[in-house]
Amino acid sequence: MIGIFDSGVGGMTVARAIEQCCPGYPFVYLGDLARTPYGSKSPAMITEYSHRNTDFLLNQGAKLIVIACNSAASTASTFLRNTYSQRIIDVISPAVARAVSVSETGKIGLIGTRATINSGLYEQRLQAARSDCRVYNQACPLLVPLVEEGWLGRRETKMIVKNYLRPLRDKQIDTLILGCTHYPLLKKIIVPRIGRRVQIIDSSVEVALHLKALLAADEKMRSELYCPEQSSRFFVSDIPAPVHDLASTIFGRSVTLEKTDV
Ligand code: DGN
Repeated sequence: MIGIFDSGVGGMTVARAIEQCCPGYPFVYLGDLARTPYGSKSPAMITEYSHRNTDFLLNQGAKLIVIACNSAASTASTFLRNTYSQRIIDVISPAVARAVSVSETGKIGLIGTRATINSGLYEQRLQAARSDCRVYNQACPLLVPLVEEGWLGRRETKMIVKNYLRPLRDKQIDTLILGCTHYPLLKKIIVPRIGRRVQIIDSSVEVALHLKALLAADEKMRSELYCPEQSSRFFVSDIPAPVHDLASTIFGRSVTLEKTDV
């Protein structure tokens, strides 16, 4: 099984992308909805939650972990890699690799939670991958709660997105990284507000493509994880009202959520 965790429903956009890119590879998903949002928590707290989430997924039989949360990946990925022998994949590196390869001008915008932006990890990796790139960051702390509330197409959400994107528009970026796994759910309102010529890099899709490439190159990993007869499972540490609807919106079908303590 592939283990996938996020602070809430955002990581389901990663799980969905993995389901589409890697059919036959079941996953166990954990959304830590009791403690969401991670994006405004301290690094110590995010690391502690990520540790518990990883333990939970390994106990469920996961053989590889996908950190489907940019906030956790930017804060706790080094800790998790130093703590566990299992392979840990994070959403950041694949998005960085894609952004530097598609950007023509090197002017790259990044939107994410405060934890992700404050960690500086995207910026570091972007600059390491391409020294001429200029990174323009924008923390968007209101977007995760709006998504978790299911306010995906509301006028208020559109106004807030427009406000957050304005400074990036002024910088004339040619590429925008959606550095939060909740944001693909807002793509339809982000695209016209940042400008249709800006290339959108979706960290959820990029990590799924990265996993697909890893599987193609590694027979041992394939034989450990391939199990088409096994169904994927979804665990959450709390079940707030809108979560079922959001999960169905993401997967295009009804999803059974199992409540667990982590
Ligand atoms: N989905 C998470 C991320 O990619 O950063 C953010 C969720 C949160 O806890 N704020």
